[in-house]
Amino acid sequence: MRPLQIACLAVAMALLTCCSDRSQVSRIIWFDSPATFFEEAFPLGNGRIGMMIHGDPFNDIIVLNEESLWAGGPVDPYMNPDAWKYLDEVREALFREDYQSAERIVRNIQGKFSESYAPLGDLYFSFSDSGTISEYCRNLDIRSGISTIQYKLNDVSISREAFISYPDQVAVLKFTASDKALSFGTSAKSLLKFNTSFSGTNYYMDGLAPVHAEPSYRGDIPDAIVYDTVGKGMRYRMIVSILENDGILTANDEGFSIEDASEVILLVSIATSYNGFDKDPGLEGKDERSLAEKILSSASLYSYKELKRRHREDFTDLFDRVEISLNYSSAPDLPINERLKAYTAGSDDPDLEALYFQFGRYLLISSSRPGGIPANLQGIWNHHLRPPWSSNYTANINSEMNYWPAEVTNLSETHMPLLEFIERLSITGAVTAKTFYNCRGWCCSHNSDIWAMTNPVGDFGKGHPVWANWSMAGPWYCLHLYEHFAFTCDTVWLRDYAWPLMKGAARFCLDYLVEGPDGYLVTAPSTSPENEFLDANGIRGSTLYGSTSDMALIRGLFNKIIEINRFLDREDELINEVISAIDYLYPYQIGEKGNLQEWYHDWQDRDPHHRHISHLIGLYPDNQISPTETPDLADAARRSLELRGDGGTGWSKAWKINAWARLLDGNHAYDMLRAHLTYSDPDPATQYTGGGTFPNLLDSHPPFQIDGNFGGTSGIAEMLLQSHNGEIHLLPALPDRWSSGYINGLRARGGFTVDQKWSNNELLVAIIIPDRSCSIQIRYRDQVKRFDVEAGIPLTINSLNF
Ligand code: FUC
Repeated sequence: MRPLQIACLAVAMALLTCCSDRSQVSRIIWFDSPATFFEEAFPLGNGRIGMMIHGDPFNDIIVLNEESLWAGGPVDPYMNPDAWKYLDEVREALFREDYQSAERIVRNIQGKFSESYAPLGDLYFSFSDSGTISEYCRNLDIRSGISTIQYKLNDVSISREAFISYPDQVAVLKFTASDKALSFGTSAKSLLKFNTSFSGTNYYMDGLAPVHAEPSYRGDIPDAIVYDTVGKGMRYRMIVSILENDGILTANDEGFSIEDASEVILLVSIATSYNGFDKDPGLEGKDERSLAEKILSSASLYSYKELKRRHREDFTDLFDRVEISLNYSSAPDLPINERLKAYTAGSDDPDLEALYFQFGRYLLISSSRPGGIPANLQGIWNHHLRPPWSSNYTANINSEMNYWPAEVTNLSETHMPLLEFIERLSITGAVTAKTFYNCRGWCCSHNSDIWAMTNPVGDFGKGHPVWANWSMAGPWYCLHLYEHFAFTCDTVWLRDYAWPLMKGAARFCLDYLVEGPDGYLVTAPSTSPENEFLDANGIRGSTLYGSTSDMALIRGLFNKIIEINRFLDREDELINEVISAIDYLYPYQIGEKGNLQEWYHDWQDRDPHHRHISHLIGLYPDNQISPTETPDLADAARRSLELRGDGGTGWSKAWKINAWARLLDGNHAYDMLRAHLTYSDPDPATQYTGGGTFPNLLDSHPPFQIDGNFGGTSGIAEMLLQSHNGEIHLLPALPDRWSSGYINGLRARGGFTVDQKWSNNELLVAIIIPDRSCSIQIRYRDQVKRFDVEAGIPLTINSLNF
């Protein structure tokens, strides 16, 4: 055990999992009432199965999800084989500065919309309602992923516990009463096609997802939901199995009832027919029924106690890698909704900030596990048939932001679903590159889905190019490949898996770049997601050439290609092409206002406070711009952030926390964090529209979008540790408000685990454990020192050696 962890273990051991003692429960989120809205319910998940726990004592609902349950089937990437033929025409219009014509013609370079993530169904529990409820408490222990609801029904103590096990792949529900007073009926319903049945001690729901679900923003259009009649579409099976019950069971195909029990244990097993992105889940699907049965019979071999132990070990093993305390504060004696409201009103609650940081890690552990599908726009938690933005993968910020905390907060394995998804994207993306752009390599556009679609969306011309015609997701996803390597130093993985994918993305970029009017290489057509410019004549548009964000993404990829090639010591024909191109990329420009230009020319923004800050990609998540290496560009980025202002949606504010942290301005990053944690009313009728956080701590765009949670967590990490260019920067953006505290277990690039403790806003001690022997530069404030370190041997940094 690392030294700084010893002190923290005592706190961990003392953790309380019920509401009777509410002090020092910094890993417990609790309410004193059931959830009325989804945004008050607790998310539980094992990466694959998701549940939202509402906790009503009389009529309870558990929302069920499974990560692979999507509408649709394999995408036909050849959907618009002639699209590329319009490219020259768009370019000609652009280079004669006729942006309006370019914007009209570029609509020919569009394909279909993505498919939607589907809601599996709801489990209903109707408890007998003769009695008075008292001492109600609903809590979620984010350290162990266990939710507990406790209350008294008259004089009987009732407890309901739920968790979803990754090792055993089932959800476990345990209901207990101090007397034989548990009487309830259970049934299941779905917004999808479904039927239910009962046999033995198992209740079944079998269902089917549509073969097409239109994005919700397309409104009430014909055939918004389409089911197939010849066997296409994703099937699913859900089984609720009664593992233990000391009451009287009655059942029919609609549901089952249990009377006069003191203990009931239910296992929920779910499987879908998903068989890979390129197989029809209906015609070539897996046998979801036998899969669900198999999972259930394996899990049923364990007692409840064993299942819980195995779950807890698995979950805490990941969660406990990072510990944080800000100002050594404890939680106020308030339910989370009241706590968030008090915080929004200005109260000091550093423990809430620490809890929020850890909640992002909790959500990543719960929604993204090796072998699975990447966390989507709502992670895995969705109750809409046509969810907001299809709950798909939006690649111009959102799906990447989901994975920003993965490496730095020591959850590298949760990154794998995204990293493995990239290989699938490269397959459809090669066809998109050829048919939409006549380019080599692979590309990916604004949206994707479980079918790894990569085409520009818009329904063949109906989408606004401001979001539809952006195809730079390849380089952005490649940054994730690079980061995984940078943090883990897994050279074999880099060489065998990541490198070919990165080269494919680079090939696309090389072919897509053209010589612009000033002789530089530029992207054309180009956009700066999802902002619009006012050109020199004050005319509004979104299609241009050489947006700063495109150039930054390509420059970032090319830099990494050159770096990796040197590292792997390979002779590669691509490298010469990249080396010849990189110096001709249109460079960053500083505008008249001192800002980092977003557009090729120094144009005005139609919306100066636009939520996207795509032109700052080089500041964060990439590291092309930094106060130490490129101070002029860093000043310009700062000016851009100031001009953009501190408003925005949930994810927008989260991005700005990270950006201010990279500018080493901890106080501004802290202000953004506070803005991000603004209470957002769960009732859509009275919802605050400028981002924020719902009572259950899920991010509010609004509506609920999980990206802001992950971006908020990475932002806090970024304030406390950064690592670039062979240097570990300790407490780089510590805000004045966090005068003391510790954070243990963050990871730094190069393969280091870092513990830090500070007091009176000064670093007391840092302990750095290297994965391998090397030489490392440490930065704290203006001091920089180099140390030689040995694998596994802690390096202690304190006032004696620094
Ligand atoms: C991008 C954003 C929107 C939203 C959507 C899912 O298009 O501009 O605000 O977050 O993704």
